[in-house]
This record gives sequence, C-alpha cells and structure tokens, in this order.
Amino acid sequence: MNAPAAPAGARASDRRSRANAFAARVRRDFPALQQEVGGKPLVYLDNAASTQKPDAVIDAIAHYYRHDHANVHRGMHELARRATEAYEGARRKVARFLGAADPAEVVWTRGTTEAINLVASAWSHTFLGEGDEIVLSTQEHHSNLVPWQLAAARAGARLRYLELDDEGRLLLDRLPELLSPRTRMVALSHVSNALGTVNPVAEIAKQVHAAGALLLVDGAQGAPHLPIDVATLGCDFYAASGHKMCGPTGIGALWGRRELLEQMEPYQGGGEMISVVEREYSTWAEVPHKFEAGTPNVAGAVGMGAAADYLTGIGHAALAEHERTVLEYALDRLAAIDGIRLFGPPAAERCGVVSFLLDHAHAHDVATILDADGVAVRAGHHCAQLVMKHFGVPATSRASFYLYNDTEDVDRLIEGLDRVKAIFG
Ligand code: 7TS
Repeated sequence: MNAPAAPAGARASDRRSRANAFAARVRRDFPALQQEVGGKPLVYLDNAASTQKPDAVIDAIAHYYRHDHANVHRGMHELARRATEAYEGARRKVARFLGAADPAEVVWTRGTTEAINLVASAWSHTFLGEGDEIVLSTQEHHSNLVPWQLAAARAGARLRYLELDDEGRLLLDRLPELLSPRTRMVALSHVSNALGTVNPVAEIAKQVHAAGALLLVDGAQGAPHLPIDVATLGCDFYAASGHKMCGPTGIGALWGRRELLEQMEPYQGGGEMISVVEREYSTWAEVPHKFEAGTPNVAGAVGMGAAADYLTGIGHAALAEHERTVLEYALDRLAAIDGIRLFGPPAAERCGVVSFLLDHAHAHDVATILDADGVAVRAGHHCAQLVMKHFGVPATSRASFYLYNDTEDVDRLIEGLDRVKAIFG
C-alpha cells in the first residue's frame, strides 16, 4: 500500500482527499474502528496512549495460540520448536524494523517503561558511580525520568536537565554546558508524547559521544511514526512499546549496542537467563537471553513482529505523508478556534500530537464532552508533569493521530469543541 509521494505544489485539498482515501483503506484492517460510541462512528484520537490493532496482528496472536504455543528454548518437541521459531522470528522482524543488523541486540521487555528500567538498573549497576551525571530533559515522560532518579539515588549520581523553549523544543544550544567529564548517560525522547516535538537524535548523539557519554532514546512515540534506523540515529539504546505501533500490550523492545549489553549485569534472575547455576553463583546466558528471565511473552512478541510487518507493508513514507496532512489540517482548524491555547512546535517539527486548552473549560471536561460525541482524546498531564510545569498548566487535552485517522475525524473533533464552547461560554 505504498502511496505515491505528493507532487510538489499539490493543492492542499488534493492532499486531503488522498489522505482520506488512504485512511479509509487502512481503517478496514482495524475491527475496533468499525463501531459506534454515543450513537456515532467512533473517532479514535488517543493514539499516543495506545493504538488500535489490525486483523494481521490479532490473527497472528490467535494463530500462535491455536497452533504453535509451548514454552520456548527448552522443549525437545515440535510445538516447542515452533514457539521458539515464532519468538525468535519476531525478534528478527523487530530488529529489521529498528534497523538493527544483529537480532541479538534486541531484548524483549514489557514495553518502553521496562526497557528504560532495564538500562537504568543493569547498566547503572556497573557504570554509574558517585558524582557521575545523567542528562535528561523536562520534555520526558515519567518513564524516562523516574528510573534515572532511582538509579541516581542508588549511585549518588546527579541529574541535570535540558530545558525547553516556548514551543516545547529542546534548548539544544545549552547541551554543551550540560555535558561534562562526569556525564555518563543522556536519556531523551525521540518524540514528545505531550507535545509531539520530534528531537534531532542524530545531531544529539554526535555531541553526546564527543563528550564520552552514552545516549538512550525513548522511542515510545518515535517507533510508531518515524522510520527508525538505530545505526543512522547513532544512539546506544533505543526503547519501544508494541502497543503504540499497532501491536499488543505487555511487549516492547530494547535495542542496545551489543558490547554494552554484554558488559551489563543481568536485570532479573531466573530461568532462561543463565548458563550454569552453582550453589553460590551463576553464569549468564548470551545476550539477549541474559536479560530475559522467566517464560517470556511469546504471543506478545509474535504480535509485535506482526505489527512491525504491517507498518512496513504500509510504508513509512506513506505513513509520514498521511500523518503530516492530517496534522496540518488539525493545527489549522484548531488555531482558528477563539480562546484556544495550542502547545508545541509547528507541524514541520512534530508528529501527530496536539495538546490544547480552551478558555473557561477544564481539560477533563473537554475530554468528557468529546467522549459523549464518540470522539476519544486524553486529558491530564500525560505522565509528563515537567512539561505541564514548563507551560504553567496542570493538564491539557490531547488529540493524537495515526494512520487510520482522516480530516473528517478532525472535523468531528472541531464540532465537539464547538459544543464545549457552547456549554462553557
Ligand atoms: N515514553 C513515552 C514518550 C511515552 O509516550 C510513553 C507512554 C512511555 C514512555 C511509556 O510507555 P509504556 O508502553 O511502557 O507505558 N505514553 C503514554 C501516553 O502518552 N498516554 O498514555 C501512555
């Protein structure tokens, strides 16, 4: 389903009709989108929280459980072989999706949160000491803050913060001052979940490495929307969640450079992650299995592999062109609303996330009224309290778009906001 790239100068309305035709085709793949809420067709604009699932993913999981399930890596029988192949085959798919040459560099986790906790715990155990520094930003999701706070407290390390400008961009010209000989790790999001800001990871990676530190990228919002090539990005760790990219919940991936993974201590102990167990000590399995203690989420891995294939089949260029069209239309229509405050940078610098506030209406009331109209958005601090603090607000309403949304979904959002304004004056 690779859509042709838009010819230069294509009129906005042509781009919109192409985007709507694209979304109409894609929506047929998503059974959950074929329903009504509040007596109207569901408009699902909460994709930054979690995306809906195509039949290809649902069917892959069902097929696995119907035909191939057993425990992995241990049984000497047909189903154990098939389950192991499904699990390791999915790892190869996700490695390809992330641009990782070596599937052994992909560790299955429960999601982005666990991937970051794994590094903050297992890497910090050996490589973070008293007086060392970790650089974060105030744009981060709590998942990329709290694990580092815990690690810093254990090691006696110090956290330093990159601040944001008025439009929610990282103030990158301040990065050189923050990088010191004590900096061991810089951990930043690829794309902000609260604002949609896309951060220039490759440029940041060069500066971080020149300072002798490592770069972890929280890719929870990057992997679903952008073509990911960890080699080009130049980072050292990249974390992603299956459920934000059309896959199931409870599965995610940590990509890490092999020599780093090999130097790290295990994250959890148990079956599968060992080589030899004696009374007083054990030795570890090779990466990635060293980090995968216990019976893993095989069906989840299968589902995330199917999601990676599904998105690759759609094509990243088509996906990006589509999302840009819908986002630009949304930003234009929202900006025309009287008494709206929009957060975040211009469309060219963001993915399909729009945070906003309406005068006289609480963010949660906005979401509740929209829900009664069958329009799903999120309201709150979006697990990014430092972003809210930066803008001096307790919460925002947030609409986030994905490949199955179209400009009619945006129109339904705007109609709902008109109702909010009528109610709250
Ligand atoms: N990092 C970012 C940038 C995120 O957006 C999220 C989830 C996470 C980490 C954590 O991912 P998880 O899959 O481990 O939970 N973000 C959101 C959100 O914006 N609304 O709900 C969850």
